[in-house]
Amino acid sequence: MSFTRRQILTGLAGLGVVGLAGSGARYWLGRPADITTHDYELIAAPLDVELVPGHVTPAWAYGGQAPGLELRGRQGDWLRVRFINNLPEPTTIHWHGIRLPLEMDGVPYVSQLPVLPGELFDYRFQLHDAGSFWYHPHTSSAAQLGRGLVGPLIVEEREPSGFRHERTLNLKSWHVDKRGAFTEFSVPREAARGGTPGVLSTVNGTHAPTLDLPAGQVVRLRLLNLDNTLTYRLNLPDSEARIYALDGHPIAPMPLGKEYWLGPGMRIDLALKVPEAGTELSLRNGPLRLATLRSVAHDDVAGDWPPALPANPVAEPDLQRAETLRFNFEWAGTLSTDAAQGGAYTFWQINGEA
Ligand SMILES: [Cu+2]
Repeated sequence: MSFTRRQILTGLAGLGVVGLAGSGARYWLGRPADITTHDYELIAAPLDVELVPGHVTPAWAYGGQAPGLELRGRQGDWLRVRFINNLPEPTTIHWHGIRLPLEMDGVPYVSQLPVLPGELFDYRFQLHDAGSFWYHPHTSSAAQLGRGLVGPLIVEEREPSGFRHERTLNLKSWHVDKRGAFTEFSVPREAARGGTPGVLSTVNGTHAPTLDLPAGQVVRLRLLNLDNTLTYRLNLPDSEARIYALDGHPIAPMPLGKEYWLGPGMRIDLALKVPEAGTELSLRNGPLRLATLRSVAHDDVAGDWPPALPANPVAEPDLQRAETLRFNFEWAGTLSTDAAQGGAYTFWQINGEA
């Protein structure tokens, strides 16, 4: 797809007139000299992938891979992502779980207009919190996430954390049939209950891969649930593993235990003491194997458990002055639709309203 810079700039200037003003400067075209930035040019585009051996799945990808390119920055620095939409439909990027100004958060028609095919949008924000986060569209979410538009955003601690080895494990289950063709991303009668889960589990885009880890070392495993419906019952039998952070925020380290229920969008940072070389561990969802973790010989002296990760600078809430707001989350009880909303489903309601 080709487009000229002038056309884009004209398009952006047009947005200002539409009346989204009030949230400050939205587009950065110059480069401030006095701040550290992590610059990415991130392109969303169709990409054929081979999820089922011998078959092509027409996925959509960020940065030429699905799940998408891992974006990394360091706490306190700025993240600058020039996002280019080469998909056949409008989209935005939402940065899941991280603190940032609303105008950077990719909420269509609220914080920005959708980025049209051939357009770009500059996302730019300071990274206040270290941890494991992720990004995805907030337009036609079930379908766009389902096609592969999900990716990790990793923010490193300001000072070295004590982990010398780490690995990101992107969990995604795909809505594909036995020949790799997409099936329905959301079926109303399922969506009204627990959601429409995919059927082919993958870790970093591969079904049941074997991942090599350094024997004798403590490795930080960043496990990201990049699905929008599936809750994983994560377990790692016969392993020594401790939880160091949940949803991007450090906790006092505790044993992983028998299993951990990792809901849609959630993240868990584990420290795993990798056993002696030649051992295989099975990372599982309930009884199903997600990946094999294989320990391979490593020269370094054996590692020990690092200290707890430093807390993120989240303000203490003032509970004395808190207001109480009541929300009833409920299901209408039927597969109801609303003609006034173009026939949209209304079965999920908050205080009686879809
Ligand atoms: Cu999200």
